[in-house]
Amino acid sequence: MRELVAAVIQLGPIQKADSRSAVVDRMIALLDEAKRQGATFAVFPELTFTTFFPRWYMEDQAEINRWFERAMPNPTTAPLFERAKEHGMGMYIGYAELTPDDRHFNTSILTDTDSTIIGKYRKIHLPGHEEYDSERAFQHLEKRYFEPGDLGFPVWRAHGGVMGMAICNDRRWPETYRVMGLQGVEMISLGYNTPSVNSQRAQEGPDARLFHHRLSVQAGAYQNSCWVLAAAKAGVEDGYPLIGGSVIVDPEGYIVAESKTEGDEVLVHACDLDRCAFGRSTIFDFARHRRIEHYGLITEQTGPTS
Ligand code: ING
Repeated sequence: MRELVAAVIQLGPIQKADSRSAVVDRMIALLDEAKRQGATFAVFPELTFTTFFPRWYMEDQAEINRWFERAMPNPTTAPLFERAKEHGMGMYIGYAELTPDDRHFNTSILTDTDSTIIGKYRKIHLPGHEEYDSERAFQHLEKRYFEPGDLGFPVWRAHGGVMGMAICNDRRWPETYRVMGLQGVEMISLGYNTPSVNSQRAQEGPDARLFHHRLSVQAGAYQNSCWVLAAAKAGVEDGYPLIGGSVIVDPEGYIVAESKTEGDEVLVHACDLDRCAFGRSTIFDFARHRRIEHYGLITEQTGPTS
């Protein structure tokens, strides 16, 4: 048995006016709780240091850049990395990355138990739109503020297993999980900020949003026989509600832990990474069952032919 005691750390709302240092203090308190419960790995949400700023239309690049981190760690976030190192805990952290050559990504990093950075992922599936859309109840401007990720879907040998990362909307696309599944991933960590209502379909509320969220991560875990750890930024940010539903999903697709609130909350579960083996040696033995000669359209075509 290769047991990894993992924590999914849900953050409640972060208001536009909240300081990053106040958020880091909350994150450290939650990391302490995860440590108390025996965790050696903790997953934080997407864009975990700030409010979900893509809901706000901005034109001035200097104003936009204020939501980004030019370095990670940096003086504001360093206390979190130091506490994790004291605890001997690895982390998944989502944040807005501004590179030295002025590129903007919705990014996550994976750290080791000494807080060194093992890997980086940049969000590939960017939902929403690029220009102000007056038809929408609220904006979702990820295509305006971020470039699509340019690092692919890598995996890393770390924490005693094969670790992968994704971010929010990525979890809705089966390709995300399968590309990592084909690399033998055993645990996929992802953070998300998901509005509780559909900005284009008012009748689609939190129940539907939670159903599609669970459906996506459970399917991804089951169909690739891996653990999926999903951490929400939840609750009402400046009047805009985000779903909770942080979960730990096992390699058979069962939810083994789920958040009960839309506030700061810690889920901890002892994940046996060896539980990935049965599915991938039987029903999802890719080498034995997949027929790639019939799958060409998946990478040859972006959209459907009419
Ligand atoms: N948020 C949402 C998500 O994919 C969304 C956007 C919600 C798209 C529901 C489609 C349906 O969970 C982010 N940040 O990707």
